[in-house]
Amino acid sequence: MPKPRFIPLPDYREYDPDEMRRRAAAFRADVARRRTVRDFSDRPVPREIIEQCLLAAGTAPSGANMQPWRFVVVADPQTRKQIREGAEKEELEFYRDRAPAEWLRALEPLGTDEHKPFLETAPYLIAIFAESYGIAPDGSKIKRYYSQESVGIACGILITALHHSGLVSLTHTPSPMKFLNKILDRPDNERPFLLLVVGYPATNARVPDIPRKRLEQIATFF
Ligand code: IYR
Repeated sequence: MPKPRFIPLPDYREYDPDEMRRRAAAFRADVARRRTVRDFSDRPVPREIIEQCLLAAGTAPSGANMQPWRFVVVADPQTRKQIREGAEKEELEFYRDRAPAEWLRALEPLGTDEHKPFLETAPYLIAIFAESYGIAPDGSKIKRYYSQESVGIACGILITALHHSGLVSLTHTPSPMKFLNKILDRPDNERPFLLLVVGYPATNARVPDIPRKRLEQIATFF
């Protein structure tokens, strides 16, 4: 076993409590402006912005630092068309046959249906995959730990980074998503986790009028 190597905590910044209050409130106000958007513009977005946001996502904590995420960025129109076709096929079955009535009722305020034009309108789709295991150079399997949790945290940072950059996103989860492995040529050890739609909002973009829970509804202090 190699001896673990430690370094002094780099770049930590402490703020005085007033500055902490100001920063916490300012951050909260800024992330509260984030809305999930389904009306996208086709305006192009510079690739460097996406790259920076992915590098931000890649700073997420992960089980045993395995960093079990894979981000597949799709700008190619032909591939986006294939993804739209795959997603709409699953979604049609979902809305028509598979979804229980209670689920459809829960989705009513969002106004969603099986039509997913944004998959071709938005300039980028980011398909996020979670590795269920890694593969060593000799082909043997390497265990991953808390893969789903780790990738979930990375996606949270990605969504926040995109918002911070001035873009909007949609967390889209066509179910099942296995068709993404085929279209995007990903191996079996990578499970599709989320399809993030990214770009500028359409000029007339509208979002559902839905509330967020209050602090007492989401937190308990002992
Ligand atoms: N995947 C479907 C249905 C859907 C499910 C949930 I949970 C949502 O929050 C929104 C939609 C779709 O994308 O339409």
